[in-house]
Amino acid sequence: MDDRELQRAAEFLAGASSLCVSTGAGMSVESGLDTFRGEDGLWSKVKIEEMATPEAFRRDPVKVWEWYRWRRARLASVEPHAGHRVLAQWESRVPDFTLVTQNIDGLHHRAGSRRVLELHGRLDVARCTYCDYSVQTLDDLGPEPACPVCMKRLRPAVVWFGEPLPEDALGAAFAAAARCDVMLVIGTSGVVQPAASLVELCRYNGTRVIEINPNATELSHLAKVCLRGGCRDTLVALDAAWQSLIT
Ligand code: BJW
Repeated sequence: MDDRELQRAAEFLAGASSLCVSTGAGMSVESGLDTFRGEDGLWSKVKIEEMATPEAFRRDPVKVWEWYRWRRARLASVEPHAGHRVLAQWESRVPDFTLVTQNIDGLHHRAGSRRVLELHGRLDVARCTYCDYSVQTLDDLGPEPACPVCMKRLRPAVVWFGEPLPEDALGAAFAAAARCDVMLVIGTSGVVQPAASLVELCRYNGTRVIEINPNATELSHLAKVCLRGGCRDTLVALDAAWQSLIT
């Protein structure tokens, strides 16, 4: 990692009164979860149209649940890392701090973040396809779980392709992206909409964008500083550099 770039990023953070952090699957890699794209990503092993659309679920719910049951079991065995904990601490350091995530793993909450805007739902929640029932658990719900209230089908409470994102979270995320002076984008390829547009907004209001990612992405051209490294060590180093500016 380039020390001068790290220092520049720390100076941006120290000068920010409104900070928006946006995280993607790369944030969870160092906890032991998979990304979606790239050589070993989830989409190299299963087809999106067979697993992550409402049509796929209607066609073959048992197959889709099988994949989610495997991912839920994996999630049950991982922990947040030091980078998640750094972001949780920043919540009380900046007057206006917003954490937006595309991740469905709940690791930010488990690391101590209190206010997290989750754009793509939660893997540890199942909800009824018919009534309002939902349940939060990582227990195995079986091959074809049914709603205990109305007996219709339960589904993973995640956002599949072609489905709308939760209105409240998305609205709050756009508002935060529009008013922040610094946006920190961590571990996302930036190809999925509307999440990627949050960063694109910064182009129009002079927000300073910092990217943490070992690889260049669709959003790198919008960043004033690109920190090329893994999220855990980079966040820990960035936190130390920022603290040295305020003490
Ligand atoms: C590291 C690292 C380390 C590695 N440290 N980093 C406009 C144009 C074109 C298409 C569309 C459009 N608007 C909407 C669409 C359609 C579609 C879309 O975006 N398609 C594009 C892919 C073309 N979007 C939708 O359908 C969305 N819905 C919607 O727009 O609805 C509109 C509507 C309105 C009203 C009524 C009806 C509809 C929904 C999108 C849902 C996405 N869902 C998924 C699956 C969630 C459930 C599950 O997990 O099973 O969400 S897809 C998947 O991608 C998942 C992720 O959250 C999302 C983003 O992935 P992410 O996080 O960026 O991961 P990767 O793998 O792509 O990247 C990882 C990065 O980490 C890489 O850059 C690595 O380098 C990096 N990395 N190691 C830091 N150690």
